[in-house]
Amino acid sequence: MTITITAFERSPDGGKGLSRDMRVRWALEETGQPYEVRPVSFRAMKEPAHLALHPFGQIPTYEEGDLALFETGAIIFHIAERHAGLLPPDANARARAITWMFAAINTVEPPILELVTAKLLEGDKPWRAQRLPLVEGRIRERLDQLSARLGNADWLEGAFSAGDLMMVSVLLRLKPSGIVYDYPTLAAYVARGEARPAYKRAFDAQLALYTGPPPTG
Ligand SMILES: N[C@@H](CCC(=O)N[C@@H](CS)C(=O)NCC(=O)O)C(=O)O
Repeated sequence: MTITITAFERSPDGGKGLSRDMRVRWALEETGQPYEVRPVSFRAMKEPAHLALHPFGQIPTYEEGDLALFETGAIIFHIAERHAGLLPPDANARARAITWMFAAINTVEPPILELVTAKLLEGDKPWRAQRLPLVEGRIRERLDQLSARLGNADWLEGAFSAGDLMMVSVLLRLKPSGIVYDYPTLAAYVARGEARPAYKRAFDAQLALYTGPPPTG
């Protein structure tokens, strides 16, 4: 059955790998699943046809036969459950890998998104100068804790898993601010993720969408 995901028709970052379809592409590449991409414009994302797939009018979505999913956590969990390569076979190890997926999107990503909001959407507000150090402090608290847990290990729970895929994806959002480079073990962890052949294939495919010929129709 063909898998179709949606992505920005024109990406705000021009294909630097930060749009969330990148996580889904990466998971599909890790598990060897072919997929198609349907680019969606900002206007079309808020129209009924797309809202039927994604109630919040965002990307990415995931379609496979009768199944339509939204939310990267749910999509990657679905891919990881159905195809080998992203979750370990042992039940407890599997549960721990899933825990890291939730930790990435529920505990580590929220302060990182706050920083994006504070810089991009509230950059002209009078409270910017006071707010930024508070937000950065909350990020650094999480990074201190995460780097303490990772220690010198390559991955969070033994072999690379969907938990690492999600955590690396979340940490990549800190590259523009440079904060992640203050944590050498986390910077090396992110670099290990980026060095995976599946990541590179996903990255190149996403970039090609924004550097290739303009969409027709
Ligand atoms: N929690 C959602 C977030 C989805 C999301 O924020 N998508 C962004 C692109 S990375 C988007 O569509 N932004 C445009 C908008 O919200 O209008 C997920 O993980 O899938």
